[in-house]
Amino acid sequence: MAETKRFKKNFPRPVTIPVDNVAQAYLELLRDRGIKYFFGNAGTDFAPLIDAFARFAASGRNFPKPVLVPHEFAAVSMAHGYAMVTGEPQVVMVHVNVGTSNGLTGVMNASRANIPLIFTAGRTPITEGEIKGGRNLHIHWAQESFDQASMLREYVKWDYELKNFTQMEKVIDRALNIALAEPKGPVYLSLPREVLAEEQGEFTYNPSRPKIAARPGPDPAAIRRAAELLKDAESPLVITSMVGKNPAAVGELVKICESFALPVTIAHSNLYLNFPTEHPLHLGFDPMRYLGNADVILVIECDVPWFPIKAKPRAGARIIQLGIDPLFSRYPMRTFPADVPICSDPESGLKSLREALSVHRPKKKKIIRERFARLAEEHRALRANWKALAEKYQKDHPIDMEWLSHCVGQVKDGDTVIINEYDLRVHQVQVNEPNSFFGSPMVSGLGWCFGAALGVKMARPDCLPVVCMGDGTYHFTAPTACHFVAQNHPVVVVVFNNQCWNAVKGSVLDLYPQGWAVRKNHFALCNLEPAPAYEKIVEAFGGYGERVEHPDRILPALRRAVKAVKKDKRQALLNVICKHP
Ligand SMILES: Cc1ncc(C[n+]2csc(CCOP(=O)(O)OP(=O)(O)O)c2C)c(N)n1
Repeated sequence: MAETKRFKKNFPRPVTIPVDNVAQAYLELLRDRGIKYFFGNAGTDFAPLIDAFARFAASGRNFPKPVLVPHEFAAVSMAHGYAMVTGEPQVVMVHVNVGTSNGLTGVMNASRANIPLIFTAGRTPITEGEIKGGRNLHIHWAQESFDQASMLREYVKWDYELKNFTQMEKVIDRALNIALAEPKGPVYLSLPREVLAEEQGEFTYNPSRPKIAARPGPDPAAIRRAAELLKDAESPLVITSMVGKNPAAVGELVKICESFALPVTIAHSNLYLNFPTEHPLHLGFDPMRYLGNADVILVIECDVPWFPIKAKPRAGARIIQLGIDPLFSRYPMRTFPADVPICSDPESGLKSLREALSVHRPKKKKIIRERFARLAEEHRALRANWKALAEKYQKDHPIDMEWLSHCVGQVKDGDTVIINEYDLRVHQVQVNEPNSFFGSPMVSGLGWCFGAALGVKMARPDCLPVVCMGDGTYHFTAPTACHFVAQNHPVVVVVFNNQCWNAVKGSVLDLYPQGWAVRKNHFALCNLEPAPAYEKIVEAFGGYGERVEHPDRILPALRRAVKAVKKDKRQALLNVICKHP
C-alpha cells in the first residue's frame, strides 16, 4: 500500500547519521526531541559531551544549546522557570553524585509543583583502564555511589541509568513521556562516562512522532454529584492555589464563577495567577476568612486549602476537590476531606462542571445576581482596606513591606512577570493575566526565585521578570551563580531587606508567644547582621545596583532598575532597607 503524505509525516522513516560516539548521538537525539537548552554544571564526567558539543557546533547544530549555570540549584531552578512558562520539558545535567545532591532541593521544588524536568547526572567511571572513559583521577573512586539515585528517588517519578547505546532512544523517550504524563514532574537519568565515551560509527533513530498531550478528563458521575451540591449552595466558596499552571483553566474558572457567582480565594501556597485579582469575585488571599461560613467548598488544584489549626469548615459543609491528583497522593499525610473527589485536568473539569450546572441556572438567576452583587461589594471593601494599608505605611522609615509591595505594583506593566519568594505582599499588586505572576513552590526549597526568573527570561526574552525576595532568600539563590547567568538574561531583583529571617522568628512567636525568646527579645539564628551592601554584588557582574532607604525613593529607583534592564540590557538589583521586625 502506498504511504500517504500524512502517514509519512506522522510515522517518518528511521534516520541514520554518522557519529563518533554515544555522547554525539545523545545530543542528536535531544535535538530531534525538541530540547532547546541543556542546562549544565559540568565535571570530568562531561568530557565526552563537551567534545560532542564542539562537533555539534562545527556541523551547524544550534540546539540543544549548552547553558553553563555555576551552581546546580540555580540550574534546576532555571529549568523549572523555563518549563513553568512554556510547558516544555527541560534537560539539566550535573556532575555525578555531588552535583545531584546540590541540585536536589531544586528537584524537590519541581516535584511538588509538577514541573517536567529530565534531571541527568554523570556517573563516575567504574573501569580502571580497560575501556575508554575509565578511571584516571582520584575522584573517580570516591565519587562512586552504591545507588546514586537513592538520594532523590522519593522526589522523581522515575529513575534509570543508561546502560548501553542500543537502548538510548527508548530510554530518552521513556524519560520524556513519564516527565510529561500527568501529574507531571521530574525524572532522573544517570549517564555513565564509559557509556557516553563508547565509540560508534553511526546512529540510527526514529524521528519524533507528534506528541499528544494526554490530560485526564473528569468522571461524569463525579461531575453530576458536584453540580448537585453547588446548585443548592447558599454560600459557596472556591479555594485554589495552582489552577493557573494551565493558563486556559483560568479562563474556565472565570466563566464558571461568573455564571454562578462563586467567590474565589487564593490559598497560602499561591504559585500562579489563578484568577484575575481585579475581578469582582476575587476575594483575596485568605480562604480561612470565609471558610466557617461556606456550605459548599470547591477546592481546585490546592494542596493546603486551609490550616486546620486556625480554621475549619462548618459542620455539614460539603467539600469537592478537583485536580489532576486531587488528594495529593505523593504527600505522606493530608487529611482535608473530599465528599466528591474529581480527578481531572481543571480546564476540562471546570468546563464539564459549568455545563452540568447550567441546567439549573434559569431557576436560580435571582439568587445568583444578588450573590454576585454582595460578593462584588466584599471585593471592593477588601481592596479599599489594602489600599488604606499601603497609604498608612507610605511615609514609614525604615520602609514597610506593604508600601514597597504597592510600589512594585505601580511599576508593573504588560511586559512584567512577577516572581515572588516570600516577601511581596501579593494583595498590593494587581495581576490579571495568566503567566504573569509566579510564587515559590509549596515545598519551599528556599532560593528558587532568582534561577526561576532567569529561566522565564530565557523562555520569553521580551518580558521583564521582577524578582521579589527577602535578604535571607537572596543568600539561598546561589546569588553569584545567578548574577553570572543574568549577564546574558537580565532581570530586576528587589531585595526586601529586613536584616533577618522573619519567617523563622515568626514561628517562635507563634509557638511561644510568652516564651524565653520573646521575653528576653533574644532570637538566636534569626538575624542577618551586619547586613552587607547587596547592591554592590550585582555591580561585580556589570549590573545596576542601588540601595534604597527612603519610602519616597522606591518608585524612582524601581524605574531606574526597569530602565537598566529594558534599555541598557543590564541586570539590576535594588537593596531596599525595610523595617527590622
Ligand atoms: C533550603 C531551605 N532552608 C531553610 C528554609 C527555612 N526558611 C524558611 S523562610 C526562611 C527565611 C527567609 O528569610 P527572608 O527571605 O529574609 O524573608 P523573611 O522571613 O525575613 O521575610 C528560612 C530560613 C527553607 N525554607 N529552605
